Amino acid sequence: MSKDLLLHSLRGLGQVALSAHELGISCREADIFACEALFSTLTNVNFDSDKFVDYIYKSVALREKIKSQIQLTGKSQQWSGLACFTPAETKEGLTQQGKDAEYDFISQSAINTDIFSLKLTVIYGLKGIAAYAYHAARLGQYNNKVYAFCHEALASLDSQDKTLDDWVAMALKLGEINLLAMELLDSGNTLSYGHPIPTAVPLNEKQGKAILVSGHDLKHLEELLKQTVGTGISIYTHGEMLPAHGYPGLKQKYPHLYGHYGTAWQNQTKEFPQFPGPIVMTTNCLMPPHDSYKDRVFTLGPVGWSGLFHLETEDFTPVIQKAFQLPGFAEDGELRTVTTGFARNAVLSVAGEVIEAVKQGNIRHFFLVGGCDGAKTGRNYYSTFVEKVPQDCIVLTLACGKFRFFDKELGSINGLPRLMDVGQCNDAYSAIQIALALANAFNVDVNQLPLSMILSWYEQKAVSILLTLLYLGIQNIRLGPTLPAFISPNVFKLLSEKYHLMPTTTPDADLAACLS
Ligand code: FS2
Repeated sequence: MSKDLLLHSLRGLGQVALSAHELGISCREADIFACEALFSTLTNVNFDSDKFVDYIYKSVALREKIKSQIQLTGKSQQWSGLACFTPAETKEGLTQQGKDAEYDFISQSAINTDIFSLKLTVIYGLKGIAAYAYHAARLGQYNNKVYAFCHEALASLDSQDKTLDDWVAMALKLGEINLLAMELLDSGNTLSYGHPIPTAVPLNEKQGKAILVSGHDLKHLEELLKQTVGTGISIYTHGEMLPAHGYPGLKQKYPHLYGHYGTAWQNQTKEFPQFPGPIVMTTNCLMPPHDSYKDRVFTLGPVGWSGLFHLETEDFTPVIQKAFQLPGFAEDGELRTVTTGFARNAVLSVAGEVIEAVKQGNIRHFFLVGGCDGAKTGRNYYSTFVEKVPQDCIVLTLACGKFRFFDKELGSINGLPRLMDVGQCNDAYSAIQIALALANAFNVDVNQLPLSMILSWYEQKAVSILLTLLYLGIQNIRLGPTLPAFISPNVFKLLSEKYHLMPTTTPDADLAACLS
């Protein structure tokens, strides 16, 4: 219930912060805070109810601070509703307020199923934008347009006057703003660490002390790398952190960033017990930790689980001490590697060869097979699909869904690997830029490229990315393994008529349709 109450409270902060933005009053602290707090409500990020309570009180304190700033300008405003929300003083009171807030929101919104569906789409998409904007801000990249939209969208959830068309427009605007947020993060990553380059990453262990880093936050990884220089400790990536090896400012600068351990997030409860060192969760996806390893998991930033060690700052001393207490790997494993780092700069640096290979008929089609992984059996679709992709086609991939096939040997075409890892889900911007640049080079609309997008969704960043693709007018996206339950039949009909968005079916049928 605390998550619902936090959202309720952020909607009030949004009303006041939006006014500040409109009046040209800077409220950067509230902007970044709103992104962090929204990010904490994203799937598999934070499970610690005390943290949500802190965020609720802080959101109200910041809201009142901005009201005072507005008042100082002489443009005093009357506030009502959520902009005046007062949180209860006890946990029981907050729980009841959370239940009431959720009941009110659902009962007001559910009168119209399709508007409710779009409101939920906007809420989930906002969480995705917030995640990107939060990461970007940590790397010194800010954009008031992004923050003002987040406040506007949060504030507008209260509106009873908006029509279905208004909510469709809001969802597409969200896609537009998400593109800005992803661009901001791309700038943060590439300005800080350089453009990724194709890099072979060991999948085997190296004898000695070890620390495992999961999640998406490259800056946390960088800080840990700095603090472990000369200690003899090897740093391993897990899950969505794999593409970190492609950045020269990380891998080349810090050779003790050794290799990658494990696969996608849903396998962590099997993989973490086997890792002989501490584990740092910089972001999602955190699963309920098991007793066998919970004493060596450390969380940071918006991530949390009651009872785990939460690092309040980027001082990694407790993690390093833990690494020295734990055994580490007894011996070197047999060398096995996987290659990452095919982000936009790397792929577009060989655009000439790619275009030539397409013109000569050596490359027939590109598939972008990307998105989230999950535990459901239907997700085998994606590995089967990639196995069945014909030899004259190239597979671009990103996000944690790739762990179902990331180590497959698919060979190459004219020296170009048939399987290219563009990066994290946070690097969807890079994949979009590759598609747009190829369309430009071929002088065609992006929908006329020999390119099909086969996407998997699980959490809310995928919702914001999908809305960006729709905002860009990209058609014929196949989405699976099931359609989001919050998309009503009418909203899906609208999306399928306008954008030909469709559910995945079977690998054979979808491949045949894409290549026809
Ligand atoms: Fe995967 Fe989980 Fe990347 Fe998502 S590691 S499903 O929240 O962020 O993609």
